[in-house]
Parts: sequence; C-alpha cells; structure tokens
Amino acid sequence: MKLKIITSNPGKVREYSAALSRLGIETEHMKIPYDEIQTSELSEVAEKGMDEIISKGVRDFILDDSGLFIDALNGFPGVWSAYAQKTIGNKGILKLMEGVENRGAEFRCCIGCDISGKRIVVTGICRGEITLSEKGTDGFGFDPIFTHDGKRTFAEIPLEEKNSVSHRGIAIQLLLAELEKLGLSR
Ligand code: ITT
Repeated sequence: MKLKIITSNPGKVREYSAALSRLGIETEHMKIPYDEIQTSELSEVAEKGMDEIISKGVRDFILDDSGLFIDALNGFPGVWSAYAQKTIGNKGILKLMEGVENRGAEFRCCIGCDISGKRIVVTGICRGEITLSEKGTDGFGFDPIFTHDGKRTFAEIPLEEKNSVSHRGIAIQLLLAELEKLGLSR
C-alpha cells in the first residue's frame, strides 16, 4: 500500500515515513496547500482539509491537524497552535506559563486518511507537562518544551521513541487498527 503524506511540515514527514515504513506502508510526500478553517475541533479542520484535497483529484492520502493543549491556559494554543508557534513561539508559551504551577498539557493529533474511497478519522492524545525551559534539538515545533515522562523533552528523545509514545504515534496505531478492520492494512 502507498499513502501520500500531505503536509507542509518536514517534521511530520519524517515521523510518518519512519512509522509507516515499519508497517510495510510506502509513503510519498506531497505539499498541497489547503484551508485550515477556524473551529474548536481538530477533526473538523482535518475533514474539511480532506474534502479540499479530494476536490483537487488527489486520493489515497493522509493529513493531520495537531495541537498542544495546555491545561492552565484553558487549552490554548490548541487549534491555534500553528499560529502561536509562528508568532510567540516556544519562548512566548514559556512566558505565559511563568509562575504557573499546573504544568499539565497534552498533544493531540487528528489523522484524516482517504484510502480506497473510504475515509478514516482518528485522534491520538499524549499527556505530559510543559517544561520550565527549552531543551533538546531534535523534533520540531513545541517538542523542546513538552515532556511526556517528566524527564526528557520530545526534542531530547530519538524519533522512534517519540513515535512509540506520541499523539501522532498513537493516532497511527489507531489508523492501523481501522485499516485492519477494513481489510486494507496491506
Ligand atoms: P501542516 O498543517 O501543513 O501539516 P503545520 O505545521 O501547520 O503543518 P498543524 O497545523 O497540524 O501543522 O500543527 C500545529 C502546530 O503544532 C505547528 O506549529 C506544529 O509545529 C505543532 N506541532 C504539531 N505536531 C507537533 C509535534 O509532534 N511536536 C511538536 N509540535 C507539533
């Protein structure tokens, strides 16, 4: 099976190609812009994105809408994560969290998959904490300020380890289970 990975984010491409090749699924990166609508649900953004990609004649693909949801900030930046990353960045998030004791947060990843004319939408969640400072050089986006084990950030662990515990890794496992149910996993 071959799936196109539709994203503008090279970090996502690395994670999908590593995780899917281990499952025997071939990947091909395609950068096709699509509108990310303003809504409070990642799945709505993913579904609308899928409609737009399909309307352009592209089939058999995955895309994802992801975000970092911080408990003490009532879920911010959440669906505005890309905007927050571009504007205030990790330093800005740490500033908002200065003096905040409750560091709880979660990453969510909603994958939309179009395969053999069928649509699968799954969401993976990874809980953890916002660190006090940026640490690590691997990964991308919010990885240097998020720790799932209270010890190392996602930017300090190898990609394979991130994939085994992360929101995206969990969403990929859920996707695989749905593909198996449909008899489409090979
Ligand atoms: P595409 O929509 O083109 O796939 P994007 O980077 O805009 O790329 P999202 O809207 O899904 O992707 O991502 C929202 C933000 O959250 C963005 O700034 C990402 O860098 C960040 N992000 C998503 N997944 C992440 C992860 O696994 N680790 C760290 N940051 C992540």
